[in-house]
Amino acid sequence: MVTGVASGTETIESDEELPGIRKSEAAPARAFGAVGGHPLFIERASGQYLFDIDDNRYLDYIGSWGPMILGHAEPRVIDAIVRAAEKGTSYGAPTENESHLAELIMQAVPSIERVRLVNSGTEATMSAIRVARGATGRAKIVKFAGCYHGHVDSLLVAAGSAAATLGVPDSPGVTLGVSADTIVLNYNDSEAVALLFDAHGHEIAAVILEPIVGNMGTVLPTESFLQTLRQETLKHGAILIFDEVMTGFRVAYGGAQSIFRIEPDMTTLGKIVGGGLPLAAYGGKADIMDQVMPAGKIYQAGTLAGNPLATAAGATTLEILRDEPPYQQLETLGELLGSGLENAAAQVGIPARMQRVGSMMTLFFSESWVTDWPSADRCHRKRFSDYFWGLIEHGVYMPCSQFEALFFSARHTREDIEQTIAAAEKVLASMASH
Ligand code: KE4
Repeated sequence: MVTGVASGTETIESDEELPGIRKSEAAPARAFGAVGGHPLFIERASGQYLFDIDDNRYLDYIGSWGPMILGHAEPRVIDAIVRAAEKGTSYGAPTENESHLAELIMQAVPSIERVRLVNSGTEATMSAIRVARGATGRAKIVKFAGCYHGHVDSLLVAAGSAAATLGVPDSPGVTLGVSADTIVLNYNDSEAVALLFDAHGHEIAAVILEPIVGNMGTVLPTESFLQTLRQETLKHGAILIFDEVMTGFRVAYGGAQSIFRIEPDMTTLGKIVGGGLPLAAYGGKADIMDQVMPAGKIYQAGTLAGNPLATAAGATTLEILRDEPPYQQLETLGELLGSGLENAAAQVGIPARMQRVGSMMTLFFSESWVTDWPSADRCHRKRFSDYFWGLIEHGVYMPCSQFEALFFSARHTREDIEQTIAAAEKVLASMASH
C-alpha cells in the first residue's frame, strides 16, 4: 500500500513482509525481537561478564555488538576516559588526541589516507555515501541484501522481486525517492555485479559492502567476489566502500582488507575504534577525501565528532591492540569455540554450520553453508531461539538473533570457552530430545 504524503513524496507503509527483510529481526537487535520474550536489563559489566539488574552473571558473547574486544571496563581505557573528563567533556574544537587517533587509524589501515571522525557507524556510512556521490557526480549506490550499514535512509532498502532491482524501502518513513537510487544485489553474486556494471556502470557512484558480513550472521566473501568488485569499480570509475564498522580492528588490526589484501577507495569504521564510547570514522584516498569541507565542497560536520572522551577511549584501545595484539589468542580460542559449538549440534543430529573469522562467528541452524541473504533466510529461526534461551539459562549471553555475529574478548579464558561448549551440549541435547 502506498500513501501519498503532503510533500508529494511517496512512502511505503509496509505492513507485509517485503522480500529479504527481517521484520522481527530487523527491530533494534537488543529488543530481543528475533527470539521473543523480554530483553535482559544489564546493570554493570566487567571483563568477559555482564551482570543483570538481578545480579545474575552472564558470559558475554556480544561485547556491545563488537566494541568490547578488550573486555568490559578495561582499567586503562576507563582511566583514560576519567582523565579526559576531568579536563572537560567537549570543546567543539580540534584536539591533539583527535589527531593522534586519526594517525593510529591511518597507520593501521594504509588505504585510509585521510580520515574524519563521527559519532556512529550510521553517520560514517551516511557520510561516505554522500562523499562518493559528490566526488563522482553520480547518484546510484549498490549494496547487498543482508548487509546492514546503519539506519541510513538510502541504505535501509532490500532487494525487490528480481535480483538487481531498484531498492524497495525497508522501513516506513523511507521514501521511494530516497531508495530509488539504491540497487540491491545478492552477496557473493559476482556475475550480477559484472552484468550490472556493464549496463549501468557509468551511473554508479559507489558500491558499499561488509567485506566480511556480520549482519546476516557471519558470511565470508568468495575471493572472486571481492576481486570482481575491485575490478568493476576501477573500470567504471565507481568508489568501492568497505564498511568495516564491525570487522575493523576485530578480525585483524588492519581489518578485513588486511586479510584479503584488497584495497578499497573508502572505509568506514566504528565500534572498536571508539573503545566503547560513541565514535566512528570514515576515510580513504586523499583525492576523494580532500573534497570534503573545509578542504573541499562536500558538507559534513558534527557537534561531538572527535570529542575528547571518545578519542581518549578509542586511542587507548587501539594502542593496546597495536602493542599487545590479542589476535592469535582470539584465533586459538575462536577455533576451540567454533568447532565445539558445531560438534555439539552434530552430536545430537541438529543440522548446523559454524562460520567464523577469529573471534567473530555464527552458528547457523542450516543444512547448508550460508553465502548470501537467501541462504541465510532459510535458517531454522525457532531452533536458534531455543538455543539462545537455553544458553541464557546457563548464564551464557549470545546475540539475540540468528542474523548477528557473536564476539568474544581478550578477557575470555579457555575455561570460559569450555564452559560455554558444555552448556551448548546440554541445551542442544535437550532440544534434540523434544
Ligand atoms: P551504529 O550506527 O550502530 O554505530 O553502526 C551501524 C553499523 C554500520 N555498519 C555495520 C557493518 C554495522 O554492523 C553497524 C551496526 N551493527 C549493529 C549490530 N549488527 C548494531 C546493533 C544495534 O543496532 O543495536
